[in-house]
Formats: sequence, C-alpha cells, structure tokens
Amino acid sequence: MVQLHPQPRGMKALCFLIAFFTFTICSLTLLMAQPEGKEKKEKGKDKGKGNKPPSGLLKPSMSDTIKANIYADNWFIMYINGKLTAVDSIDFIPHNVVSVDILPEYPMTIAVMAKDNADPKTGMEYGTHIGDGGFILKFADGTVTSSSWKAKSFFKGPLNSDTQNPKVQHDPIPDDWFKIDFDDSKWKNATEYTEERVNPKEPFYKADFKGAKWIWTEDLDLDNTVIFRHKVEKEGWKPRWNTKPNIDISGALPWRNEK
Ligand SMILES: [Ca+2]
Ligand SMILES: [Ca+2]
Repeated sequence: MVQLHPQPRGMKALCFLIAFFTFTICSLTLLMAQPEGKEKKEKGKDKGKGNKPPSGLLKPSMSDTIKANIYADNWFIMYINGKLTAVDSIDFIPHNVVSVDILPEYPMTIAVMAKDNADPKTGMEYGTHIGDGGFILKFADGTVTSSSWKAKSFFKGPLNSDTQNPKVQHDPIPDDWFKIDFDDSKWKNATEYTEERVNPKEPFYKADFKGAKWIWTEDLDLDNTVIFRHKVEKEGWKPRWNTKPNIDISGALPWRNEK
C-alpha cells in the first residue's frame, strides 16, 4: 500500500503564492496587450497597402458614404453626376433590390434609365402579355423617388394595347441623357403609383424604402423604356475630403466609344 506523505505547510504556501503571481502577471499582460495589438493592426491596414495619402490630403472614408437601395421592374442603369454608378445585375426576373454604397457629392444629379421587360418589336413579354413597369429608390441621405422627379418614355407599345396587331413607337434616346447639364426642363414630372399597383416582390420588403414612392410615366403598362432625372441640392455642402479620382473608365463603356 502506497503511503502519501503530506507536504510541509511552508511548501504549500509557496506553491500557492507562485500560482497566484503567475496568474496576475498573465492577466495584466493580456489586458495591456489587447488594445495595443488592435491599434497596430489598424495602423498596418494603411501601411500595408501603400495607400497612405501624402500629408495634406484627406481621403473619404466609409463614414462619408451612404447606402443606396434601388428596385426596378425590370431593369435599370443609374448615373450620378454624369458617372455610371450602378447597374441592375438581373435584367428580367427575379425582381431584385440593388443595394450599393455611394460617395455623395452635392448638388447631385441622378439620371436613371429603367426598362420594363418588353420585346422591342412588339412591346410584349411571354408572347402576348403586356407587362408593367415601376421604379423606386432611396438613399440614406433622405433622397427618395417621388413625382418631383422628371420622367420621359422612349419606347411605347403595344400601341393602344393591341396585342393582336402589335405596333411600337421608339423615340431616339439623347446621347447625353445622363449628363449633369442635360436639359430636362420640358419633361413631364413622374407619376406616383401605389405599392398595390406595382406589386413588388419579396426583396423590396427586406430593404429600406420608407418614404419613397413608386414612379413611372403616366402609363405603367405601355411605356417600356423610361428615363428619370432628379437633382438633389444641399446648399453650402463641401466635401470633407480633397482627393480626386484619376480613373478614366470610358474604355469600360464600349457603347460610349462608338459615338
Ligand atoms: Ca410594358
Ligand atoms: Ca415588368
């Protein structure tokens, strides 16, 4: 039978003291190391990618951006201040919300081309069905679609809703429809529609569109290509940043080079 020899009292106390001090020192080291490590990591972000601006330059940050939510029945392309900003990633169905971060600069001219799904020769979908359109947008700066937006149709059909002998009308789309200085003063205002009339699908209810109105021209069914324009003013606004992009994306837009 093995006999356990009890440790002397002094030994027990020494072990306890060593354990206690080891624990205290480890805890303190951990506490002190954590914030420092985080700071180092954040600083490293800028250094690592070599994008630290020269002194005097202020870069925009994510806190300068705003969220843009856009839903089009069925497709859209959006320019802000003359620059291509967002394109609907799904041209027909399912109906989807496009949600992007934008860096707003005011005054802000928004130009959107929206298209209902319609055959260019008949104005119909699924053979003989007349589809309807609808467009809604909300930016986190409070910009929302409403009848204060301008709207003009460039493709109508089937004329008189005649699905047996469908005829369409195409009007030439101005080359500079998306530009800041394009003259839309003669255009009519957009028409607002109820949610029931447009009947949006599930993704609409998952995004923030509070306060925004559904818009189109006065004919939600027969007008199939519609351009909307709207200008957001913010008096006295100045950018917090002073960097300017050097990028020229015109080569990525081949249809522009054809002109
Ligand atoms: Ca239609
Ligand atoms: Ca449609």
